[in-house]
Amino acid sequence: MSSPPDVILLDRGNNTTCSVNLHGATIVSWRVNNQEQLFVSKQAVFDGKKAIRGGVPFIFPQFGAWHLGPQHGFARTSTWTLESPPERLESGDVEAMFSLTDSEHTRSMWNFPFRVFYRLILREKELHFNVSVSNTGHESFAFTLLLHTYFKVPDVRRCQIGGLKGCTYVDKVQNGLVFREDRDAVAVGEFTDRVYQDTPPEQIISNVVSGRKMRVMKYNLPDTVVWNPWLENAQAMGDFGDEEYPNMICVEAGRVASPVHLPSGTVFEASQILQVHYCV
Ligand code: TA6
Repeated sequence: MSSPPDVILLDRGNNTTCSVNLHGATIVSWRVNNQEQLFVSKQAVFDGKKAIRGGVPFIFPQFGAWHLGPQHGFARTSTWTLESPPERLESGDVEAMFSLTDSEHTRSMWNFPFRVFYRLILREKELHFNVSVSNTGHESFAFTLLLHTYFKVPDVRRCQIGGLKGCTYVDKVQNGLVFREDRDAVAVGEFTDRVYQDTPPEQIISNVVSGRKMRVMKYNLPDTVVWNPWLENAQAMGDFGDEEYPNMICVEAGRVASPVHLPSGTVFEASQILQVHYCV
């Protein structure tokens, strides 16, 4: 399968692959046993002029609206560097490393020197995301960060998200009112846009592709965003088909409720593991 020049293919064999577009270091495909796990809109734009609608866009240095630059920050619309090409490890896993460094463009919005390293490891049924943010300047800076994962599902109305019970969440559909989640499993049957705070290190999403479960395991990414635009908002997006909303659910691991304050010369590290669960 020949990929466009800006798409990096991690191929583990056995029809297990991961494709990363250097535009935003956006993962645009993750196939396990040849089954696609991620949602990418049929109307997604790949010309570099805007963020790719789907897959796993990298949100940095700002989640949400930003007075200094584009919504969700500049990382997902920047061209990243392939730091280390895909390499097969002794374990049979395949890893690749990407990086984003401050530039004249980024400094025009956010005048701080930084270096982000993004290491992906493709296992048989797992995809590992390892992130480090280094403050390479002389003054402290603050940022928020999120992996904006779009999971592909047969019908979002049949999905349930476990692992959020007892967490407070900001409901952006209800003008930012704060609630406490009292359900063992969160269902999505309408326009949903919630920032769950201080969530446990593991969530499980039921009824993803092939009716399986997806485990989301996180380190140092305490918040979980749950989003589905539903029809009314899908119709308002030019890069999202009106009929596509039932086939996706965003469950996004991040540090967004409160910013990371990173002193000069220090490093922030975080990781996420997505695992396709074959047990019933
Ligand atoms: O992650 C959920 C969210 O913050 C929603 O509020 C919605 O704006 C979504 O991100 C998509 O944002 P985008 O800028 O990619 O259209």
